[in-house]
Amino acid sequence: MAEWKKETEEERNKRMRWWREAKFGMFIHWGVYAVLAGVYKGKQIPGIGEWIMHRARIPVAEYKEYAKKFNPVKYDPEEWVLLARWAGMRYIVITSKHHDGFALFDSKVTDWDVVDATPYGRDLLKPLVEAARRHGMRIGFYYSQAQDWCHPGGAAAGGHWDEAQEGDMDKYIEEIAVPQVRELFTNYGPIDIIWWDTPVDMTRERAEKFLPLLDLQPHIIMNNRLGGGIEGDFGTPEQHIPEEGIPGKDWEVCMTMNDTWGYKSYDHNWKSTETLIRNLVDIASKGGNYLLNVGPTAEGLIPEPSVVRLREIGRWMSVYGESIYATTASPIGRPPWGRCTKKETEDGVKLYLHVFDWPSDGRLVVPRLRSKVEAAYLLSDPNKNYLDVKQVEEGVAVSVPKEAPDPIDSVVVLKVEGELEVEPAQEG
Ligand code: FHN
Repeated sequence: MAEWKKETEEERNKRMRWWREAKFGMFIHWGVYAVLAGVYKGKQIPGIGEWIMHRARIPVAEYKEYAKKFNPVKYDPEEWVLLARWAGMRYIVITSKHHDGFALFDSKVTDWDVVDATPYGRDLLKPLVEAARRHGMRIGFYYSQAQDWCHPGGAAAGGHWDEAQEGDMDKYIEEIAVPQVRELFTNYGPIDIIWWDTPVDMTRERAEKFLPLLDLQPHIIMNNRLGGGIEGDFGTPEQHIPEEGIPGKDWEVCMTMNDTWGYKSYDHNWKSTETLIRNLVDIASKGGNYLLNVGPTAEGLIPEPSVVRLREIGRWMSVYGESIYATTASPIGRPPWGRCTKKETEDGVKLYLHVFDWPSDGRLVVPRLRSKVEAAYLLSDPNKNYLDVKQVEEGVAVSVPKEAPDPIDSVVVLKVEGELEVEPAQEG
């Protein structure tokens, strides 16, 4: 049972169901920092792009000037949602306000928002939420509740460098953060996720100020970064995949495609499509979700290298999505040739064997599996032609074609007969 919400285990499972099945989402880090794109006064500032104000110690008034150049006339929320959908993503989480305090929505409690401070002058969240709904995409808001470098009292947590930041954190929470979260929970219809961040200095008392607001969104799912010891619904390993997953918990790995969340013009250190697909598979095989980031430009474009990768992931997902969605962790650990995901359906258990290293001798050995196999076939085979299967000493051996159907990850489906029986893992 989630401790922040009064509900039964059954109610919680019902609330979490779509999220557990979705497996793959898009994170969007977008704000005024995209104008700087990693460069301040002609100098490339090291570190993640959305932290440029902090890293370069840019005074508040000076940073706010950059909003005048934030004019995302090329922003096409429909296109973003369709791209995410094509990639096989089932939800989007966007930074409604990051640590620079700039709101991507029309906030009545500050002028430091897209409507009042930029030439664009329109709420950016509303059309994204609408496009998401049109296309059956779940939508969530990231909100930096404890760190805000442009409002007095909000920089307490992250250190401050400008008099304009001085103030009382409690007052900041009461007058800016809480009212803004109320706006987010009131003005956009049903919101699926609230993604808190950096709960530095968030005492229990401070965190509890946000809890009553959650009643405005009875189905909302929240991460574990509100602070004050409130666990939330899911864990958030960042930029790494836990070796063994987080057994018994819901969790989501958030990760960048290059080395920054917010746009940086010169960060070209892109992960390959192979890495991204294998990460998704690795995470699913350990029972987690993957929230993969894009950092759009100040004009409103998702960088081309991200688009290319998302399209390639989508090509793979269009064939192999079944082996990801609504699956749970591998019952056979990490086999030597790749990963395994599992699905329980009304007509029995299916194992999806994700083969990264295709056996050149055409013999794929599934360790520890003691159940009988009713059917085995390649997921990419539209005819589902049966492959030969033998019980062997190590487990089960499947005869596969000599050539891998997919160079990144080919999937063999095993339909298990009756109950799933697996030998315990060997120690060491
Ligand atoms: O400081 C932020 C960072 O900018 C980024 O938003 C990530 C995403 O998880 N969260 C914080 C660091 O943990």
